[in-house]
Order: sequence, then C-alpha cells, then structure tokens
Amino acid sequence: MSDTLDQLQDALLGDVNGAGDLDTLETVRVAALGKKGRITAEMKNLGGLSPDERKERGQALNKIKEAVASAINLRKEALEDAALNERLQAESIDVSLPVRPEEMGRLHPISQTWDEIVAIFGEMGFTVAEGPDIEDDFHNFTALNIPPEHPARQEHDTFYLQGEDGQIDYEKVLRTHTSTVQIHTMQNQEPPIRIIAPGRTYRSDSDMTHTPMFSQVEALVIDKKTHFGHLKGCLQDFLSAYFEVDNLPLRFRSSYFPFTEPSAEVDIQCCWRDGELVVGEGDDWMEILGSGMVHPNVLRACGLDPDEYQGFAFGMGIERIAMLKYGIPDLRTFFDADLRWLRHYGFLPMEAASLIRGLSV
Ligand code: 2NM
Repeated sequence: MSDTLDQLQDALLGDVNGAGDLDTLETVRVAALGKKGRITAEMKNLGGLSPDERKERGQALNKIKEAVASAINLRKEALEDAALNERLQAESIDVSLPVRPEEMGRLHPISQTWDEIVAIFGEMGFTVAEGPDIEDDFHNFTALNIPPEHPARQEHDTFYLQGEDGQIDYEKVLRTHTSTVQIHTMQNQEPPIRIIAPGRTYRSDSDMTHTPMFSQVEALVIDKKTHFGHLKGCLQDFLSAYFEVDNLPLRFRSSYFPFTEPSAEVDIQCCWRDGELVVGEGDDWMEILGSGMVHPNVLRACGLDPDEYQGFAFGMGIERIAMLKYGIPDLRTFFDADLRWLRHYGFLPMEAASLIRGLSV
C-alpha cells in the first residue's frame, strides 16, 4: 500500500474517532464513503490505471473502505451509549420525594383500626388467624355450645345459603362471628394457643346501629393455667394501648354467653364533653366488648380435655371501636363508599399503625 493511501486511511480514521457527536460522525461518513466522498473518488480514478495497478489499488481501497466503515459503526455505538447515559442521568428521579399530596389516597378507618389491633396484639405475642366466611353449623354454633333449638340461633339472624335444590342449606352459613376461627384453631393446634381472629361477619340485621356485614376481632388464649386474671390483664393492656390512655379504668359486668363461663361484658370509663366522647375520664361507662373463660363444652367439642386445658376469649366489633376512637357518628357511613367521607375520616398511608411511631399521629 502506498504512502498516500496509508495517509488517506489515517486521516479518515482520525476524523471518525474525533467525531464528538452523531451529527458530526454522519458528516464524516458522507465525506469518506458518500457519493462524492474521498474513497468513492479514489475508486472512480481506478479506471485510468493498468489492470495490474487497478487490481492492487482496488484491493487496497476496499480494505480502507471496510476499516473506515467498521470504525464508523464502533464510534456510532459509543456515541449512542454516551447519549443514552446522558439522558438517563437527566431523567433520574428522586424516589424519596413525597407523593403529590392532592393525589394521595386514604386508608379506610376499618383498615386503620384493624392494623392498630394487629400491632397491639402482635406486640403481646398473639398471631393472626383466619378462616372462611362460609361455615358449617358445627363451627358457627354447635361447637360453641349453641345446640339446635338454642335461642341464640334466632338472635344471630343467620344468613343461610341455598343448596343446589334451591332450598335453604342449613350446613352453609355466613359466619355470624369469628369464633369459628377459634374453633378451627383449637381443632388443629396443640395449646398453648394465643391468637386473634379479625374478619368479616354477617347477620341479617339492618338499622341505625346494625349492618348486615360488620367486622369483628376475637381473641383466644388457651394453656394449662390460663385464668381470669390473665384475661383482665390482657384487656387492660389492650384497651389502654388502643385508646392511648394510661391505665384506662375498666368495669367487668357479669354476663352470659353460651361459649364462656363465667362471662363478663367490659365497660370503659368515659364522659361526654361538648357532644364528644372522652375516654378515660368522668363517671360514665361505655360497653366495649364481651369476654369470658372458654366453656368446658367448647373445649371438649374441639378435642381438648377441660381437665388439662383452660383459657379465655373475648370479642368486639371493629367498626364500633373505630367510631368511639375517631368520633365517627354513624355506623352505616362505613359502607357508603363516599369519597368525601373517606377524605375526612380516612388515614394517609404513611400514618400506618405501629407501636414504634405511636398508634395515631
Ligand atoms: C365474645 C364474647 C365472649 C369467644 C369465645 C370463643 C371461643 F371460640 F373460644 F369459644 N371465641 N370467642 C367470645 C367470648 C366472643 O364476643 C362478644
């Protein structure tokens, strides 16, 4: 290859590698390989040469052409990579920036209250248990010491499902309480047991203070020596934490449930001030939940020996304790799916319940 062709190749490669952007590179490509480019011009000159010279110089020019073309491709890739990186740099977003406030959704008060309950009992060593919404007669009634013909069955306003023949199937009920989950747990798990069962429950009842679907949380503790004092301590700790009142005064009133003996309803101290409920002060009492020592018949129905094991249980309505804590006056509004209501009573996702940050902000 002659000096001049070497110089031509060096000059063209120098131009290619010196191109600082894609536009410049394209100009360089046209100047070398385009119709009026320098290599193209050299090719045109081959016609005036002897056959031997033409062959030799033609091959040399082809090599230069290939070298320049592949150098252009390499340079193009490098410039495109650089351009992409520059764009990614410019487009990077700070994911720690707050969400635009006007687009923030809200947690429903039931979700918030549910999370608070789970956080408090979680800290106390309880785990969350769940079960199906559709249950059989045994889990919803019989195992809970509510035999057929027991008046409590009427009081529960039970929803039964239809069987395939279109008749009521008394073996398929929408659970009227989450005690069904406690029954499953006692059947399937060796004590010690320490669970809460939050979930949806159903009763055919609808007025100012009742909705056909509502949420409950029930708790169950079973061990060899679990006694009423443990129940009192557990409720004292839970209710004080939930209502954020140190040593919230409680009152245990003797009561009756088929599934517990003895049974007690629990009231919290409160008073009304400017039309608002104040918890932990004054001389009024507000009923908050039902509780008791699990009835020996219930233990037996689940395959536990009442001479070996005993324990306590309690249950409360989640909507009800949400209304009391957050001043929501009407139960039925929980289920209206009214966005204005949700904006007012709902919670920002970042305020999610935890015992570390405090329950409510
Ligand atoms: C309540 C009140 C008192 C309760 C009992 C049981 C079970 F399955 F262990 F027997 N679970 N929940 C119970 C006891 C529920 O709700 C007002």
